[in-house]
Amino acid sequence: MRKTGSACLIACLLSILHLSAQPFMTNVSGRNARPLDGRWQAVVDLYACGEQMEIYKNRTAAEKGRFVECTFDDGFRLDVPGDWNSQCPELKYYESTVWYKRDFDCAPSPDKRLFLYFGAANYRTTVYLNGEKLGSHEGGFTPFQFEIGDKVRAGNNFIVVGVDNRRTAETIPALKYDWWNYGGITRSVLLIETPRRFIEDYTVRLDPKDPERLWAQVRIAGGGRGETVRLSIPEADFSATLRTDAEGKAELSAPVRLERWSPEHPKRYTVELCSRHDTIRERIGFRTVAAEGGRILLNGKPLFLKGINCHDEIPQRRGRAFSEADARMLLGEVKALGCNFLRLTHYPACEALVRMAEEMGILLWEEVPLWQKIAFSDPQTLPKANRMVTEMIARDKNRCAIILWSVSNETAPGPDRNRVLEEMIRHCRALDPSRLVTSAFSHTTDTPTSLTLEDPVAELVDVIGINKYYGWYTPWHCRPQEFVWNVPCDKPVIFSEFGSEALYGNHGDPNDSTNWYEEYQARNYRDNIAMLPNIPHLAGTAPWVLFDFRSPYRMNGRYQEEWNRKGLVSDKGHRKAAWYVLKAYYDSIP
Ligand code: GCB
Repeated sequence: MRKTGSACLIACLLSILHLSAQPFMTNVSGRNARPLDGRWQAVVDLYACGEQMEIYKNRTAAEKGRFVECTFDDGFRLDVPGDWNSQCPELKYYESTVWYKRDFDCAPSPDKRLFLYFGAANYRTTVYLNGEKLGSHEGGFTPFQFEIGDKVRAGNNFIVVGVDNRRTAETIPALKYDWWNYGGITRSVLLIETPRRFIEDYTVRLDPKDPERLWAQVRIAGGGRGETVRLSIPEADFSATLRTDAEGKAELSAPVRLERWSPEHPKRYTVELCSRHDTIRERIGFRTVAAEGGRILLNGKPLFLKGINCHDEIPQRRGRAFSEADARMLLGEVKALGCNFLRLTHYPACEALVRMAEEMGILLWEEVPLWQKIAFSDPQTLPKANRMVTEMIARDKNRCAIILWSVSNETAPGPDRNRVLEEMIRHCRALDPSRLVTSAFSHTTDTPTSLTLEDPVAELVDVIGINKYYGWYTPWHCRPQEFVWNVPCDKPVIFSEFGSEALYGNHGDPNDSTNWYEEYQARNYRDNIAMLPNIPHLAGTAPWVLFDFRSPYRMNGRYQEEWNRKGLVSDKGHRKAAWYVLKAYYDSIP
């Protein structure tokens, strides 16, 4: 039968939907999970022909005279998790497809469900199980999963994963950005087993309408009306029962007495959810956050965010961060600097880092990778960006350390961009009314002695981030103490980026901005700090950046060699002179 145009379109959409990764479950670390990390077999596929050559079938030459060109046999191996760029010199600049394969044993049981979960893979990922396509996922920094219980077989199974990190004008981020385009399965892969009816999703927080109450929402997968879930916080003597509706969902608001989480007192409680078939526990902290009268209030009290920016990268190892040890290294430096706040730039960091920040009492700003030039007029951009928001919030919504969701960094105002960001802000608020929404702005109207922010999106966010590089990209034309900031909205402002470059160990004239001297960077920090009292409603600072980081953008062969040198700490872990300036400033703030 011939299909009409619209029938074809619907069929095509259905097949795309069917083959997209599914929404993932809450709190994978609290599940019965087997890591599939380790040395996976790999094939480097520069021309991206693997799919056409059916690499996912994992063929070997079975009979004489039948050769197979595209095979994993006796080949190359790569670590998972791990970016490929830092595992092999030939892959340092590689941008195309790599195929991964590994075997695993399985003993499927009819009363369990099985999921294959990826913490992240950059950028487009296609997953096959035993030669059959499970689906694909776009986006390099958020998790995705596939249910595989009806596809696994008892005994040996094999997974083939194609990861393609090519940048295009339509990817998010797009063609150019100031960090390394690490490709590969960059975060852990887990095989998760759950009961048939399991607690798939939950949100537990203080009720934004009344913080003396606990608010919770739960969904039981495979469940229906009338199931009960017991939510308890034994340390707080709290226990309540939720009853599901026809969709397996339940909601609760009940009075509770809980100590509040804060940077000084990062108190967390073990929260336990227990249904007839499933039990899950997680450490969760409780706090309120609000923007009022140009200030950020944490637990009702104004607070100044002593922050820093940081990429999810380990400079000493030259690679993506992914482990608890990585998180400890990065966050140890955040703490040493005297910070209570970290801006996770420019994409969701690995989950280990977010969880550890909460344990250490570090407040977080988390962002989706809409960096500078994004194809806002492309009709696919909004759904793609909103999916990234959904995935970021789904993973981290129970992390009280996160106070700000950021929808973008330094995008230029214009009708399409304004419309997309407006929709994204609405989407953020619909998913999570308990946090503040922000964006980092940089398009201002400048005179030699002032800046004015005129961006319609600034009216829509709760907190305004402003990135400006006075003394680096923009020379000073007046004394920093005299520079005027005009930010028309009555909203808290975070000076979300400032800084300049310095090569560690390179010393010279503090007035010379051209030679990457530590002394100039330190002086530039002093100048910017001198300007801070002029910023209306200043609620925090997050200079750029904690560590030197790798970036092909940085081509100065003498000082940069593909490193952005705005770090306060060098790629080898040495603190530069400016580090001490910022530390002294933060120590001076009560
Ligand atoms: C910025 C960007 C950041 C860059 C930084 C720089 O404005 O937001 O991603 O790395 O400047 O060093 O130029």
